[in-house]
Amino acid sequence: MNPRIFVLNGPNLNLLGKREPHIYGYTTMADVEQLCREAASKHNADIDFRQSNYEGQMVEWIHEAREEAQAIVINAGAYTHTSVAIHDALKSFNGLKVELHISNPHLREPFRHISYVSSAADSISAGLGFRGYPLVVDLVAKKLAAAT
Ligand code: CA2
Repeated sequence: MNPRIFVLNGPNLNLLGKREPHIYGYTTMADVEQLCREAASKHNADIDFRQSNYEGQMVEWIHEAREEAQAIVINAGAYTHTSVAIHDALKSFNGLKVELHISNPHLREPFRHISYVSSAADSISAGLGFRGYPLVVDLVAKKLAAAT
């Protein structure tokens, strides 16, 4: 069976490509999903790409990943800076975990400089724009392929 990567996206990321293009660009979440699928398929990995505006839903998906996935790529959106629940859920996942941000939060408001995700993640990607997603998926899928 192919390795499976959960790509989880948090609040307001459904607006990607539709609002604030000066920060987030014009690419939509559907475009990003397609790029992730293409990157994963090169290494025979499967992608489960999801977005929610609800913290509890994200926690549930991380729990689901414990049974269903070998890696999580997570852009927790604003919950990055607030959610102990997402931190704790990620700690319970034993596979590979990558925190991802489209922008570089450290170049933005001080409240974005704290991340509850970083200390539960193996790696962090930030400030690469939407292209960070396929780059990270490529690396993660390659790593999973090498491990099988
Ligand atoms: O840079 C990132 O990827 C963020 O995780 C995006 C979050 C923000 O709260 C984090 O600090 C950094 C916000 C996502 C909101 O996305 C929007 C996209 C288009 C229009 C409005 C919001």
